[in-house]
Amino acid sequence: MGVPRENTALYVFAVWLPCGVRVAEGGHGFNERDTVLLFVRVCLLRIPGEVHVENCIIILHDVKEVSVKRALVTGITGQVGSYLAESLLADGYGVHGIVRRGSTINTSRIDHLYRDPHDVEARLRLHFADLSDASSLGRVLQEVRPHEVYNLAAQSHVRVSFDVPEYTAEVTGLGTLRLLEAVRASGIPCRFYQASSTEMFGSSPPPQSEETPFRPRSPYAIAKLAAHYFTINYREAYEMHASCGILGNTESPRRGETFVTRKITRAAARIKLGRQEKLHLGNLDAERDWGHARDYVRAIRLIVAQEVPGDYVVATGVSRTVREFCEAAFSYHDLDWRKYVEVDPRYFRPTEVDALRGDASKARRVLGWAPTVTFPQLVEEMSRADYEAEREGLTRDKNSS
Ligand code: NDP
Ligand code: GDR
Repeated sequence: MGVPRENTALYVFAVWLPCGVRVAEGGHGFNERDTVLLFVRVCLLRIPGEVHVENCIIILHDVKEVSVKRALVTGITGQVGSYLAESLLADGYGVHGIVRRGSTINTSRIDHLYRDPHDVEARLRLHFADLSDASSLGRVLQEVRPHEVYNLAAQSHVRVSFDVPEYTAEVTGLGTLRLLEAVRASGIPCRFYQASSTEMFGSSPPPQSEETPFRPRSPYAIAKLAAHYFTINYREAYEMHASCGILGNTESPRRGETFVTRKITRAAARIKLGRQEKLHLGNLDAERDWGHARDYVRAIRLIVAQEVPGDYVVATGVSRTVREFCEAAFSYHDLDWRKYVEVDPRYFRPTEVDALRGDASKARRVLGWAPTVTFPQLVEEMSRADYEAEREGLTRDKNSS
């Protein structure tokens, strides 16, 4: 299925009152209902020139054809969703994100992108919906009629999935099926991206490629695997342009604070500033292939841009242990990690994934993709960001006390 490019007219115009006051120009200033109505009537004519409508003179300078693509992103408030929204907006997309209602506002990762929806130039729109509510997904799809759908929403914490296995299967697994089915039922010819994970490889030894058998080791990984195969099945059964990115551990300063990298960089900064004494961790021997979210979003965009849908491992091909991450993060602050890190079995997992290291040869070959951020650069960026945020917090606390 191809992606239709929507041609939208961009009107370059000015609206003047008879008294000589200019009330609107070039797409700005449409808060007045009457002005909008006048604008619509004039634009229907689509002929540049001067038009008198009721009490206004509207000068239509030009009509340009512009193409605006719309993307629907679930999980837009999450780490990867925020970078993806930035990337799509930078390319001129209209970006529509699904958010779920919470008792506190959780849009901090995308606040810098958000504009008042009354602003006609606002290209980021948020819609209340939930992956556990099929009707809400169908409604948003009909409202947005997207060209591309990115399914990033999930209960994404592996350790937590052992505590809430049923919920994880419900949202991370069945939620994907609900979204796929809503897309299919809508008949909207959009491209679909599924956020699959190298966690699905589980106990299969590294390096892991698209050919490696899946041996999942957690409710999260099993739910992701179901979502992965639902996506492949919809591609094969309904010829949907549906692709999966099998991403390795995706990190950045916006990483959730309970994932091990961010837990470490945040604690190291707090220890440096005297705000925390110890850091309690679980398995220090686990090996992970940590890459930067911005690099991985580039891969996601390339996957969706392919004419032929498919599945791709996206990873750096380099793995380190949790211990090595600690060493690098504490070294950034000239601290010896061994003085501060203590192992607490509470953070062990009932079944652990010992080693992940992705083989992204297919992504390199077909997409021309390669990561740009190295492990030391990633640790440095996350460490610096956490130190600056903690230092600001400290200053604020002191000033308010
Ligand atoms: P995050 O945990 O940061 O974000 C998850 C997002 O899903 C949040 O926006 C969250 O909303 C949303 N969400 C959770 N439950 C629901 C629900 N029931 N309905 C609608 N939205 C929901 O994850 P990341 O950004 O790090 O990862 C993005 C995706 O990629 C996830 O699917 C993850 O499993 C997958 N993935 C991640 C990797 C990684 O290392 N980060 C690697 C491979 C795959 P809210 O803000 O309200 O909680
Ligand atoms: P992971 O990431 O399980 O790989 O899933 P996480 O950062 O949670 O764990 C990585 C490794 O570190 C070990 N570990 C600890 N982990 C956490 N969270 N907290 C600790 O205190 C701790 N101590 C040691 C873990 O045992 C594990 O081996 C992430 C998620 O983003 C998934 O959504 C994604 O699919 C996979 O990466 C790829």
